Amino acid sequence: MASSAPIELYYWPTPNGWKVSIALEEMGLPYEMRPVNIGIGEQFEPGFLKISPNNRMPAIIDPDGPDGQPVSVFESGAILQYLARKSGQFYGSNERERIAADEWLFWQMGGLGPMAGQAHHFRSYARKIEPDESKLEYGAARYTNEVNRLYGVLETRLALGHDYIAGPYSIADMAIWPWILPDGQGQDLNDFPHLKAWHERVGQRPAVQAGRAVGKELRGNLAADGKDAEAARKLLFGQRAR
Ligand SMILES: N[C@@H](CCC(=O)N[C@@H](CS)C(=O)NCC(=O)O)C(=O)O
Repeated sequence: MASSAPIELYYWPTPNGWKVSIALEEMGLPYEMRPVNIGIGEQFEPGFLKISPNNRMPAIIDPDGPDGQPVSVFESGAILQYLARKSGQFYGSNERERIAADEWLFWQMGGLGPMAGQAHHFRSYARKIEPDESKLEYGAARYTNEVNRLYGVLETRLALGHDYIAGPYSIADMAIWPWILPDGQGQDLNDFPHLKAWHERVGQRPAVQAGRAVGKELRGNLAADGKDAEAARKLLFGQRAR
């Protein structure tokens, strides 16, 4: 199952990065972390754009890809599916379970991730850019409400008696878990008891803890005062076509 040459993980410690570090830990695939410091613009370097044309991390290079040839993959959902296929793990054991894993994986990629990202932006980082609070209120309320709705969808799903989102523990859990950050998203997990229990259950897994800890010493705070955080905000927010 495991290739001899380690997978190169292009990474920064954020929720999208954690999805892949958690998956690699869970699957027992050897990997080497290559930091992409998005706060100083390493995501725009030509070498990185070759493997990740959307200038975002995470991305991977697997030296032992299909037919034994190297392959690069960008987009965390595509990476999770690739690693699950490669390792034969955490993608259900039949087509029905794979369909469920895909449904919830895409739900995270198209819904929870982007909406929660906007909630973080309007509730926290934007305050450092737009001093007029009244201009932030609509966006903050819109995305906080949408995250609340999405937490409710997870609550309903888990209340059906599932221990994990798609049935058996899968890449769908690995995609969703890193994005349940209630403090930054204006939510209270006590309002969602099944989601809270699932969050604790997944968070107790040693591989989840190991994946979540990868590169933790690198993580900065985009809402912080100071020159570095200000420069990072300038670089990250308000990007247009290059
Ligand atoms: N849909 C992408 C999103 C990745 C993403 O947004 N990555 C952020 C950090 S969490 C990034 O690299 N940002 C760099 C930038 O905005 O320039 C995925 O899931 O892989």
